[in-house]
Amino acid sequence: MIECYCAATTNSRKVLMMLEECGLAYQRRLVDLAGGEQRSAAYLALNPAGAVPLIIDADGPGGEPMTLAQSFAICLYLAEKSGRLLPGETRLRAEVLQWSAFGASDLAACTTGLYLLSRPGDEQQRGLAIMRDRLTRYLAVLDAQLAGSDFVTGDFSMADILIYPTLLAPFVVEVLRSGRAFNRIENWLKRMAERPAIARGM
Ligand SMILES: N[C@@H](CCC(=O)N[C@@H](CS)C(=O)NCC(=O)O)C(=O)O
Repeated sequence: MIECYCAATTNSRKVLMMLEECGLAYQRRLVDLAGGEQRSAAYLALNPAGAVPLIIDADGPGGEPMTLAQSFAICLYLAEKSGRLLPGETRLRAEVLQWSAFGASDLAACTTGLYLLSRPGDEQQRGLAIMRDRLTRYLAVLDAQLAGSDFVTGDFSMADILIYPTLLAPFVVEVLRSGRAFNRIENWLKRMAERPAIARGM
C-alpha cells in the first residue's frame, strides 16, 4: 500500500492522477497546509522541504519502505513501479521525459511565481521577498542533503547537473551568500567546478 501525503494542490493532483491511472493501491493522507502541518516536526522528518506531495511506499525496492518527495520523481517512480505511462523504447521514453520536465520545471515554476505574485496586497518588493525566502528554504534543504556526501545523491549523477547551473546565476549567488552560511553547498559548488567535463559544459 502507498500512502500519499497530499492537499488540494496541482502537484498533489499530479501524483493522485498517476496513482489512479497506474491502478496502484493507495491511501490519501491529507496535509493541512493552511494550519501549517507541513512545518510540523513529524512532517519535516518525512520531507525536510515541508511540502506536499510525498509518498511512502511500504513495498518499495527490495520490499523495503520508500519515502519520496517531488511530484516529478514520484511520478517517475510510480511509472517504473507499475510499468505504465512511460515507454521503454529509448526515443519515446526521452520524449515523455522531455514533456514531463517541461511540466515539472518550466510550467510549474512560472505558474507558482504568478500565483505568489498575484495574491492580493502583493507588490513587487513583497513578491521578491517571498521568492527569496522560498529560495533560502530550498538551499537549506539542499545543504542538509549534502551532509556526509560529495554529491547530491552520494555519487555524482544527473541530479547534480540538473541543480548546479541554476545556483550560478548572480541573483541566486546573492541569496546564497546573504544570510546563513551554506558551507556544504559552497564546497559542492567547488567540487562541481573542478570537474573538467562540467567546466567544458560552461
Ligand atoms: N517541486 C515540488 C513542489 C512542492 C510544493 O511546493 N508543494 C506546495 C503545494 S503545491 C506546498 O506543499 N506548499 C506548502 C508550503 O510551501 O508551505 C513538487 O513538484 O512536488
